[in-house]
Amino acid sequence: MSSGELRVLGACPLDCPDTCSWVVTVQDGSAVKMRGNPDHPYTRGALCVKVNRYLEHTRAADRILHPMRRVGPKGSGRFERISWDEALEEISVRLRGIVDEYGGEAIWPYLGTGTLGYVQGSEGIAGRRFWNVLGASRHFLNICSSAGNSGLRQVYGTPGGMDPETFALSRLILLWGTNTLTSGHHLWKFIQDARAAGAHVVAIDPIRTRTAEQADEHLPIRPGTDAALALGLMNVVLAEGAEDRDYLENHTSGWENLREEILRHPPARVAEITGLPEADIRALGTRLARTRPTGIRATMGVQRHAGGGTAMRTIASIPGVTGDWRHPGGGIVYSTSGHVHLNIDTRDDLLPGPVRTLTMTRLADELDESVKCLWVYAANPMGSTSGQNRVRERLLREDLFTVVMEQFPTDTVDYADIVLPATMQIEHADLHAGYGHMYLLWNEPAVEPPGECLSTTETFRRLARHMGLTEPSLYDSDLELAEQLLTSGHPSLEGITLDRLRKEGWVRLSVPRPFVPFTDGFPTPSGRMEFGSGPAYVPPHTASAAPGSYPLALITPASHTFLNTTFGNNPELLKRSKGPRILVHPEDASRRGLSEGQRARVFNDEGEFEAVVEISEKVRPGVVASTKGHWRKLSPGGATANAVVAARDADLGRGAVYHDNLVELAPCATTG
Ligand SMILES: Nc1nc2c(c(=O)[nH]1)N[C@H]1C(S)=C(S)[C@@H](COP(=O)(O)OP(=O)(O)OC[C@H]3O[C@@H](n4cnc5c(=O)[nH]c(N)nc54)[C@H](O)[C@@H]3O)O[C@H]1N2
Ligand SMILES: Nc1nc2c(c(=O)[nH]1)N[C@H]1C(S)=C(S)[C@@H](COP(=O)(O)OP(=O)(O)OC[C@H]3O[C@@H](n4cnc5c(=O)[nH]c(N)nc54)[C@H](O)[C@@H]3O)O[C@H]1N2
Ligand code: SF4
Ligand SMILES: [Mo]
Repeated sequence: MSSGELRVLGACPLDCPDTCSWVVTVQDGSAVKMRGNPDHPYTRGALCVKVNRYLEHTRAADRILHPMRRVGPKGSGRFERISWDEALEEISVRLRGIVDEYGGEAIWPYLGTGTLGYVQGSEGIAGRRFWNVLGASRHFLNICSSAGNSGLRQVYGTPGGMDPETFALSRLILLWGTNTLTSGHHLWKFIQDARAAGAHVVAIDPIRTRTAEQADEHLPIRPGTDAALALGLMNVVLAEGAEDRDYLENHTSGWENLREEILRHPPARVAEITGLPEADIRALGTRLARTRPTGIRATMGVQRHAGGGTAMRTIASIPGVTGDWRHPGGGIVYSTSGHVHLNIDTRDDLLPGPVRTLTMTRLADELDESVKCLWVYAANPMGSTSGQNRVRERLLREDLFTVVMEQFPTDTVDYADIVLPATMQIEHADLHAGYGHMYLLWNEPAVEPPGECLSTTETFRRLARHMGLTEPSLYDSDLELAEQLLTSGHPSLEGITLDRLRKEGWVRLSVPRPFVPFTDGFPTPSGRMEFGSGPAYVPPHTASAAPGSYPLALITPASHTFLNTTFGNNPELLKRSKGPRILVHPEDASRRGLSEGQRARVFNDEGEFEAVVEISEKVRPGVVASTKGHWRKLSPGGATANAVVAARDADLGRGAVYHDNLVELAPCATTG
């Protein structure tokens, strides 16, 4: 290390289960290198194809560096530079006016997943104290995982499950509706360790993803039918007499109902529902019956469907039937966030009274006349939210005051009245926890913010001061906020202090290794695993295709080169993405006269977008796929996949249905 060179420990803020630990090398006040931290036991030194470009991204030419005010019509993206004082003054006057005339509930603080930080981002609900003082509407961040979370809570009382590191001990691994090598690749090392010891790895996914290609076996299931498959596999387990009767009797409740549901789903029937060969269902069921421990990694892909909550609930029943929770390496994990017990003190006592809740994925419906201010931060609803065309119509409303705090001129920024420049992760402090591992991480700022960028916390502190708000907790510093987070008194935080986090960069939660959850019972009302009542399989929307309706089931999963819409403007990553594409099975392509490389319209009653046709047997007939994350203004046709995604709710938790929409395809008139 040369003199004047500093190494600063930080953490990746993006909405990815891996929350990597990173090291930033700083020379003369500027960040010259970012590397994965080799000392971190889970992420072990590697970042990913996206974040390897993070430093370059912080210095991108299109970075927003100053507050701006709209000068053109809404949607035009034309702005003039203004000072922070002017911005704060205009915002203060508008917010005061709205609160006085319509009440605080006319404000919708629309916080997204741009950073998962507990201080600056969605996990700690940054800004919530400020909104509470104004009496703003609540924002329900249901966009990502809420159906699955609800399903898991019903069974386990928590969305938390296995420590992903224990997959190294699994002997059968089911990768269920999860594209590990794209959406959280660090798990792969543990899977490889298991394989070296003889484990069999199965990918259950309608698409032959890069993960499915690397697995030992791939079951190309019909979308949204996973609960039926889970029932079919358990049917084989029962036929083999391999259910763990002792576990069922002593640690679960609701077995009679589940057992009936299982018996109603023999492999032949499940083959019809899922489109999988009966022999494959029987073979995997037999393997499941005979292999302990079996570890299931199911993530968000599986629950972005009409029956997604129930699917997660039914899949999560499997380890109760097999008794896999007895063994390290057995069980299921969706997200480890249920094991994180920080003290998130949003000071809801500051609210002047009860307030309504508005739902993130329902922006297209709920951004009505009753909302006078939409405050968007760490979110890009024009790109990421369902019902894109209707969202756009709503954002055009002249009487709506829209403020967007952003790093980049996103599709949403184009509709703002005021834009506030936001810091990036190397420029602010934050506390993080992985949702795919068992560590807390500290992100120390490495450099000064460029231009006039401010962090989320500092923006709200300045705005509170400008508005003359007197509530002292609105002025807590970032370090004070971080200290408060660590004061829950939960045993998993024992010995974890801010000093230690700042020194070491990351600390494992204070749990045993290997960590096996639920050994002292389940955090449910009964203390048992609760299979629940009612149907264990809810069909997808796409199964309801009536004659004459749109025939193809569209899936819109994670892109390898973007993180949601973040990096969608990075020239190199955009190039590598090859632009919006649509995977089409050869039979479906030929029926529509589509050829490889041709541009197609993907459409339904919601809207349409354009994508280049990629003909491939990687998708089942009847299924097409196009990845999320592209920017509208950088896409041919000026729309993206969410133009055809409906703002509908899943069965539980008001979850989103990004993979459960019917579309049709046609060649573009002008082909490019
Ligand atoms: N590179 C990259 N990484 C990311 C993200 C990103 O945008 N890019 N996004 C991050 C975020 S916000 C999240 S929430 C996670 C999401 O990551 P994942 O949980 O992996 O979610 P998806 O990519 O939506 O879907 C995963 C897989 O599920 C499959 N799938 C779709 N429908 C079904 C179904 O009905 N049944 C089954 N069995 N499989 C189905 C899809 O084909 C896809 O391959 O990843 C995070 N990581
Ligand atoms: N079609 C389809 N759509 C999807 C999905 C899908 O599978 N298919 N997945 C959904 C999922 S899982 C998710 S989580 C959502 C994500 O949807 P959003 O929460 O809207 O996330 P992003 O699109 O990544 O936009 C985040 C924005 O926050 C900004 N940002 C990052 N850090 C900060 C910060 O510190 N401060 C401020 N002010 N801004 C910051 C970034 O520049 C970026 O523009 O998308 C959903 N959309
Ligand atoms: S996006 Fe995920 S894999 Fe990439 S650096 Fe961030 S946490 Fe690590
Ligand atoms: Mo997400």
